[in-house]
Amino acid sequence: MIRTPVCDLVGIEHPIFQGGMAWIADASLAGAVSNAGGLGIISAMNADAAWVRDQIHQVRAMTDKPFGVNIMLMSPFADEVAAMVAEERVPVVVTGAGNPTKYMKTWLAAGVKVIPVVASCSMAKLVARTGACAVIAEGGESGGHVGDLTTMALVPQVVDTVSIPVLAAGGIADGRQMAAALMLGAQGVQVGTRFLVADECTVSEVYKQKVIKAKDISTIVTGRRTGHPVRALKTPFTHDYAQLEAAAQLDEELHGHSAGALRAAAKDGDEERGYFMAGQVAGMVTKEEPAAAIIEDLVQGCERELRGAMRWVR
Ligand code: TUI
Repeated sequence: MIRTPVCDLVGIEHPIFQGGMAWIADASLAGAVSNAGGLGIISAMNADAAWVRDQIHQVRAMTDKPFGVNIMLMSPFADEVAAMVAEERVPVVVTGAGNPTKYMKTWLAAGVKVIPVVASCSMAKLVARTGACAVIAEGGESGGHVGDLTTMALVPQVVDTVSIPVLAAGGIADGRQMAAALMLGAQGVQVGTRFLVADECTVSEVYKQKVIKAKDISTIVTGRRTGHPVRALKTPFTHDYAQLEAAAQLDEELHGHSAGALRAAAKDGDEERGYFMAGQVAGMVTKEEPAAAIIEDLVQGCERELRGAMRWVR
């Protein structure tokens, strides 16, 4: 058993959040993770408020346990989803890919706990000042939209910057990495890529098999030139994208190239056009299993590592 103040803060058994993976983290996965004692998170991605509300109702039908909604702040529907989650009084909102301060008052007034993903100390400080109850410090090892710093460098610096609890994200797929995150001062972890292959995750089987077959150097970051760097598995799509980028094509052209590509990967398993976002730990993810088994393995592995951590100390 690993218990930290974050468990009491959000009412969960194990300090493990499931990443709000766009087009992937729906009610099926979120409900399963929450039922297993972690914090399941629905991704609002680029969906409208009606779709996200329906997912919330589905999770509520699956479990009485706390869950979260991840709001991707670059979404064209961010405003309407932000208002809806307050109305629904969801237990936790996690934000990503931007600055959530304009929504904070509404969420706090509705009793929603706000836990932003940050990629820098300055953003951590800002959200702590405006009412966040914890932050998720996400290193560039993660899949999807990435910041510049690694988890190893970012987490302790964020821990030293804010007095609210910090969770670590990016590069965490097993108990060793969870233990390391706790050693960096984090009170919990957010795990994405490993939950992508959970039995309850409804992503295309092609996507799951690509993650399972991946090795250490199977991911690449594209989009640095557009200001939206994204880590994904290397595919014909990222190969073309990287070439366009290297040839300094116009940004609109690059954007046109990626439209719909994430949906093509997640829903259709389209190997040619798909954008298969995944973290650098994809090479460690080797099998499909229930979300509860993933949580159990993380917790037991973490406990084993922490218990053995004194072996070099004289
Ligand atoms: O948001 C993510 N990861 C994502 S969002 C996403 S959806 C997407 N689809 C297609 C193209 C691009 C994105 C896929 N993956 N992670 C959380 C995260 N947030 N990582 C980094 C940040 C972040 C970055 C800058 C948070 C705050 C921030 O502040 C910038 C500012 O406004 O100063």
